[in-house]
Amino acid sequence: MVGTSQARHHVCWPVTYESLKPDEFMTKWLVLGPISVFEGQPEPGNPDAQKKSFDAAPFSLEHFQPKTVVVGNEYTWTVLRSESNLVDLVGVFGPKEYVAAYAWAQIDMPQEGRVVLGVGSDDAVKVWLNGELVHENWTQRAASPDSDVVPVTFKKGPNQLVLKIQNGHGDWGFACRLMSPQSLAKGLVAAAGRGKLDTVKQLLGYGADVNACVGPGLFPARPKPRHHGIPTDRRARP
Ligand SMILES: [Ca+2]
Repeated sequence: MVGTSQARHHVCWPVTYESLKPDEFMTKWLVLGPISVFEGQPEPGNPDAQKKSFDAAPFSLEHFQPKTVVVGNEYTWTVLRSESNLVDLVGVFGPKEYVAAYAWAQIDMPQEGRVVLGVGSDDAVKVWLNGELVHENWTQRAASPDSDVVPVTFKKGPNQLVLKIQNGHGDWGFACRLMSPQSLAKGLVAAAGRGKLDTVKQLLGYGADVNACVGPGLFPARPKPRHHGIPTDRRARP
């Protein structure tokens, strides 16, 4: 389930973040939609047509234009400020089936840096950074934080981050944030607990540190410090 309370204002200027705070969800976006998946398609309901629409990137995703034409229809980007961490697109556009929306944010980075984004979506999602496709997941699922982990490299200065979120039925929304080392470690522990070895390998490859703080009740695998060959927990105390 996703949140329901959204505020939307009609303006024509990009949303800009001054850097990103680790683990803080991105709750302000420019959004565009709803775009019918079957617009221009001869066979509504065709699963292949859904995927074909998902695969399409029908306009520039690097240079923002306040008004954008998609499959012959003109759309205007509007500012969305979500009151919940999960952005509820049903709250923005109403209940819709077989539709897509785009979400756009500019992020000004003080320096170049490689980071990991945590992305959740209901349903399928694609992510572009500075016009380059950096992630896609053709899936049907509920939106949950950090379902997908996406390594990206931000350049110094303004960066253009764009998400496409395509819905089949029911709920429709997304969540996106920059993951901290602690969040990556939590994801690593959770994936290991569920036996998801591919995710474990992926997270380790993205720099997740099993020795990072992972919360109460979980103990990272640090070697015990030793003193003169005697474990510290057995040393005589004065
Ligand atoms: Ca859905």
